Amino acid sequence: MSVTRRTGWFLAAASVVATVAYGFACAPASKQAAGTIGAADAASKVYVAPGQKDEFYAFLSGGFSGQVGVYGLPSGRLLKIVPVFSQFPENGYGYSEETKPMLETSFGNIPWDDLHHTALSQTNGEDDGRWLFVNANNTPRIGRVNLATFETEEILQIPNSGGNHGSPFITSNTEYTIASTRFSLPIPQADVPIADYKKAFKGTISFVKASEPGKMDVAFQLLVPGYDYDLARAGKGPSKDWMFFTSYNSEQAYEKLEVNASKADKDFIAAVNWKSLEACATAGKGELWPANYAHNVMDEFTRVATTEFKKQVRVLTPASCPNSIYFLPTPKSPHGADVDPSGEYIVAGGKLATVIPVHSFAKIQKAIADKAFETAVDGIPVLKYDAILAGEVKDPGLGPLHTEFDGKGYAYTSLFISSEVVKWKLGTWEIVDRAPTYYSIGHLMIPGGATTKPSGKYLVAMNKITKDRYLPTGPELAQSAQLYDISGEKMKLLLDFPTVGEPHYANAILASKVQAIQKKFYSIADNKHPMATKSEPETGVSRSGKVVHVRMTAIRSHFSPDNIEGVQVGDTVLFHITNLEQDWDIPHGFAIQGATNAELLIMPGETRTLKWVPKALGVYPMYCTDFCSALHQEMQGYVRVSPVGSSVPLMANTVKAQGQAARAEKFKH
Ligand SMILES: [Cu+2]
Repeated sequence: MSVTRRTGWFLAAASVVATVAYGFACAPASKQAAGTIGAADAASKVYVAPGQKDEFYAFLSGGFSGQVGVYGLPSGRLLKIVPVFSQFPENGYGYSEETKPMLETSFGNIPWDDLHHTALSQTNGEDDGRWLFVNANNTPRIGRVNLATFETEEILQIPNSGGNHGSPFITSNTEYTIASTRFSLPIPQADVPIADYKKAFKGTISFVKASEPGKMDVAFQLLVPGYDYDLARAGKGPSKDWMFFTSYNSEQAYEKLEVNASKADKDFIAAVNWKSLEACATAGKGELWPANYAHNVMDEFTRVATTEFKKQVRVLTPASCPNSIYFLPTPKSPHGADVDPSGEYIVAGGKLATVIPVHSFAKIQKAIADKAFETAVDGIPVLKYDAILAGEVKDPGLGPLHTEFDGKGYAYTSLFISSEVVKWKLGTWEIVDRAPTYYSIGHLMIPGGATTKPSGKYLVAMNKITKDRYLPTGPELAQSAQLYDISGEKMKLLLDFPTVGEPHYANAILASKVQAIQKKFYSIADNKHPMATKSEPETGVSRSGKVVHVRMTAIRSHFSPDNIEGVQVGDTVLFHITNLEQDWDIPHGFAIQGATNAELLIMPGETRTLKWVPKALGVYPMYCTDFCSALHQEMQGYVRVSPVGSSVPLMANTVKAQGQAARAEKFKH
């Protein structure tokens, strides 16, 4: 479905609702609140002694930072920030010429997005530690982070979507990662009055092929009624061919949603049989619609990202693929839809509901077979609530949002308004414990809590309000997560830890699964970057019109060349720097005075390019920004910039540009 290829330079609810919005609970900050244990006991449970390592990697979405924070659990220590949808000056992501295409979209190069949810790749319903998928909310996209390198290697834009909130949840063998549109839109986009919402606006649910790196693609989209689609989960076990999507605004309001989208007693979970849709798509059902969406891939060997614009997408409708989607009535403005480890129970978090409804997959199947339909919406059968209900958790608290599972028969639901986690028993629906959060929890996460094999040891609460938990830092306070011990009967609060950006969802995985696959450096022999320089004699400078290419190497503790002359004001200077090190954790950095982008951080064996356009004559220092050796401070050099038309020859150290080709040839090995 690809047509054009773009490359870089070298290749390139009235009162209730008001309570939701403003009425977060302010629990008293007592010395030892309910649900906590003695400080010494708590400390010993999160203490990771010097030289010891954490048991879990936790990947917390960075919200409006557009990045992912990687933390160790139980310590809560920040290990790394992985930039995905935002530029990151710390390592040059989105600034270097090789990584700029990663942020390319049909709207142009976008330096920021809002990253909400994470999903680890799965094999047979278990986290396998290969990849982390993340969503961009504002400009709909899904990114893939390789957990061998902790780098973003692929980003796919999602067409026909506005607000990619229900994403990137994943099927149990990583067949598909999904994307549902929060905002319904005229699809395809059109100039229509907003008041025509009910008639002209639609939602989409997209299934993105995820199993092969570098080959993400929208396999098919399902056109659905113009509601707001919120969150989703794949089934597992008996329900593994299904995906469950919450929706709200079945009222189809387009103004003052806080009132107008909160009127109906029930909205819907859309139960979608993706196997059935897949069969329809394979059979050529539906239509191919014109589209324009970017697919950005970082090549494994050149380490250069390229952008391909895809021009078509297969669109299915409920009518073109019958028996593939059903609506499950669910009270009230549901937010989370979570599936228990057995795959039988689908738990909804109705933001405005007074119960936590739990649907039964077996009953859903029976209701479909029996045609126990209440009605139909746009040809989509609405199943009878009583026919599919497994049970309701009564009086859970206010504002149930999300549920995770411990694999021991219990579920844990976050309650935003009453600011707590409730623990309840699957099957009997009785509440067995409550623990306050500080404050106003959104998502919660148990390592493996969304899989068939949760680790019932810890629970992380990701809170929306911090208030008095940390030293104040001006008008914006630290973002906050909290760690609970859930290994016993009662939840115990162990630790507060601040996070980078606003954490929405997160995943955590046993560290051993990710440690085992770590890449220590990129092989210099395998470096296929077109401007790679694999030895110092091959370094040098060359001019092509107003463009000066500098082929440079970095190794402890010098750049080669370290003196460049003959650059002129207004030239575009491209520093292609290859890090010749072949050892773990020896990146070199590169910065030059007056560069208007970022530094570069170049991993061992990798080539990265910084673009610099000097605006005034003079001599400009450059240096390594990453402390690399005892003589790191000596790792420096100069670039002389002369006026336009100057007779100063282009030289790398004392070697003139013209002599370099022959020199490089002589030393080539
Ligand atoms: Cu260095």
